[in-house]
Amino acid sequence: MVPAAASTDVVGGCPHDCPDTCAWVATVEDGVVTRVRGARGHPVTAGHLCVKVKDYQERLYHPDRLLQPQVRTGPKGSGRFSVVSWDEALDEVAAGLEAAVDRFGGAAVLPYRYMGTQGVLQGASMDRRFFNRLGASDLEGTICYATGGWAYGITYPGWPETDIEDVPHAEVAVAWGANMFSTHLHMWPFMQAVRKHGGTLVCVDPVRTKTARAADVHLQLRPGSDAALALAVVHVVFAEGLEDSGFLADHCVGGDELRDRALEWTPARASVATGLAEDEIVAFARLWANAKPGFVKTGPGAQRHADAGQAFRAILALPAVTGAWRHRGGGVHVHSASNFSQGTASFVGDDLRPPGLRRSVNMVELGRALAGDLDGPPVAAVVVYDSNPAVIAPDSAAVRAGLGRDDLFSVVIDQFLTETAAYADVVLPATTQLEHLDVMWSWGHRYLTLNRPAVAPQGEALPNTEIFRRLAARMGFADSAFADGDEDLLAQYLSDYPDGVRASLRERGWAKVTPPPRADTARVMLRLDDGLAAGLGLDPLPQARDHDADPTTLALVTPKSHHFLNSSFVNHERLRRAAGSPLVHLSPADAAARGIADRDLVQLSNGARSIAVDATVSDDVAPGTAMLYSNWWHADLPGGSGANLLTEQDPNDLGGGPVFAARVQVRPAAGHGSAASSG
Ligand SMILES: Nc1nc2c(c(=O)[nH]1)N[C@H]1C(S)=C(S)[C@@H](COP(=O)(O)OP(=O)(O)OC[C@H]3O[C@@H](n4cnc5c(=O)[nH]c(N)nc54)[C@H](O)[C@@H]3O)O[C@H]1N2
Ligand SMILES: Nc1nc2c(c(=O)[nH]1)N[C@H]1C(S)=C(S)[C@@H](COP(=O)(O)OP(=O)(O)OC[C@H]3O[C@@H](n4cnc5c(=O)[nH]c(N)nc54)[C@H](O)[C@@H]3O)O[C@H]1N2
Ligand code: SF4
Ligand SMILES: [Mo]
Repeated sequence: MVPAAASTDVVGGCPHDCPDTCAWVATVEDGVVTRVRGARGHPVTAGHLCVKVKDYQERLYHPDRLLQPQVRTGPKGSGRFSVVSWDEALDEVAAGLEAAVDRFGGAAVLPYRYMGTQGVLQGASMDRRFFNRLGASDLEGTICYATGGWAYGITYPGWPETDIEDVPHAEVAVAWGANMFSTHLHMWPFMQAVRKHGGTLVCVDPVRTKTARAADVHLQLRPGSDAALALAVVHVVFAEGLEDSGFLADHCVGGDELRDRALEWTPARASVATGLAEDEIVAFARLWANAKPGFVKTGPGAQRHADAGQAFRAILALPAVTGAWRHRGGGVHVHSASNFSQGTASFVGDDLRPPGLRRSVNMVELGRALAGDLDGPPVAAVVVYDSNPAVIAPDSAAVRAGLGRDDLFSVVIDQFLTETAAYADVVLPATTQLEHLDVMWSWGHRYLTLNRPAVAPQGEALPNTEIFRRLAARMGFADSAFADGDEDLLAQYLSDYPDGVRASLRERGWAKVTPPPRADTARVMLRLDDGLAAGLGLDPLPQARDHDADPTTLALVTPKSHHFLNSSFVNHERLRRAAGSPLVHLSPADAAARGIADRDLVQLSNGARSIAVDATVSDDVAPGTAMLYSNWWHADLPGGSGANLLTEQDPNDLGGGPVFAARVQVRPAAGHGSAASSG
């Protein structure tokens, strides 16, 4: 008889940048992770992992894992490296950073990171202490939610947020620029549940996504025209006397002025701006206003445009105008981050900072920062971790040129040799979630999740915490903050929560947190104070734009694909097979007008910058709109450049957020296309 393998279940949770933060259980048999499945009983994630993360041992044992430190042997970008010991690698990194600091001061070192891991330990603890102690430039984490977050905070100073678990009580649930089925998978059932008592699901999206297909009503508006739609809804609500005058009087600043502004946005005018029919707008306004209550889930997707701050302010006004907040499940969910501790100042080592210049760099403008176009000293050294900016930052040509600078010292810490790592002087191997300790907050629900390591690190990979601890030692930082082990960091972070939270984390691996008491919960700023508005360079009231018709270009949107998570998982064979190949989606009318047939190779250009990609012709996009997923790595496209070659670095109107959209010319690539081939 074969003896049964020793099998243990280890509790953990998904670290990826996703609102769901699923709790999981990893099964370890004889020291090998054989299975990772959703933790049963979790009130939101309910025992299921998405297609990307199920069988997460695939990532742990992926044949392309970086398992040793390496130094560059070929030109920057070539991806040619040779393996070195940790000692050699750390010496090299310390010497490179010290040279930058000696020459230009600490601000010449730029950390570049985002939420490759959402874990508090691996994403925002020792690393923060290290860069604070070094006096490095601060990085403004604007790339995803800055604009929506700002619009939310200035409209609702008390950060009220509808608990996603209450949403089944709503009568109308709107996915506004949110592709729930792909990107907020475990939040979607709470919205779908409104149907159980006859409620209605609405999707506001320029693309007929999986979410739009599943909704009862799809408002397929033009990209960037949300403010016009939202103001027209406010218009109809007031015109038909459907507003909640009590809620406006008791809780809102500027209700009358918003009404006057909305008077300008008749459904007829908004119809021209959005491309929607007047009837659709009026019907949606009535549906929204009569719902007891209505709920809106805003996704980051509608934030990707130049006027997104104004658009979000207009959307956020909707539940106030109809008093949706009065009822359980009503209101809006932008994100749930404000329910959690983000680590105290001493946890992230603010007190370790040397006196002197404190420069801050908007991560959206990495290309400019590397080109020396910002105030202050040049960026002489960059340390990238938890991010892949060569792919995900706007204006890839500028980013790649900057990373390719011979006088830039660059370090990349990752699990894989990404397109960013290919430019590094030194590459350091990081552990995955199955190999390190962590705790995750969530931007979708209200649960903290504990992650215990299931197995020891593969090869010579190390957790980010340990890498920065060793670097600190190499650089002679004697502060006690660098002596804290991961268990110490965990205990320090959890001390921000009550005992019950810690006990529940220990018992089940997750714990629901109670929102902190908030002073201004009841105040809604439909009109901003003049001083604040002037400081932000915004109209005090939300404003929209008329449609600026330009038949020579299409509005390109670059959202997220179902099978990848940002640029992560694009190197997993199983998911690549499921995702197919990169395709730009064109409407039949736009394709025909350009002589483009399905699967023709086309060129998309924004000014002098172009990429080549195969087209797919479908009415999932309306005429005037084009769609290309942003997740693909540059090398996956025929011309070696993906979506972000076409995007620009100028931040949008609020919070320094990115514009991940562009107006593009589309034509058959030379020698391709039905016009060309028939000639
Ligand atoms: N499968 C998968 N899940 C993910 C991710 C992923 O890459 N893949 N990424 C994670 C991250 S980091 C984030 S931030 C979230 C993003 O979550 P979402 O915001 O849901 O994702 P996106 O696909 O970027 O955008 C959502 C929708 O917005 C639409 N959109 C674009 N422009 C406009 C507009 O002007 N107005 C309106 N109303 N809609 C518009 C797009 O067509 C898209 O369908 O998803 C997270 N989850
Ligand atoms: N055109 C366009 N561009 C976009 C977007 C868009 O919609 N359109 N979306 C934007 C948005 S919303 C976001 S959030 C950003 C996301 O951009 P990023 O945050 O850069 O996300 P990823 O591309 O997934 O890269 C994360 C990297 O972190 C690594 N990683 C994971 N865990 C660890 C760890 O523990 N340690 C270390 N050292 N590394 C780790 C992964 O292997 C991966 O290479 O992209 C933005 N870019
Ligand atoms: S990526 Fe999102 S949906 Fe998938 S397992 Fe992670 S948290 Fe859950
Ligand atoms: Mo994001």
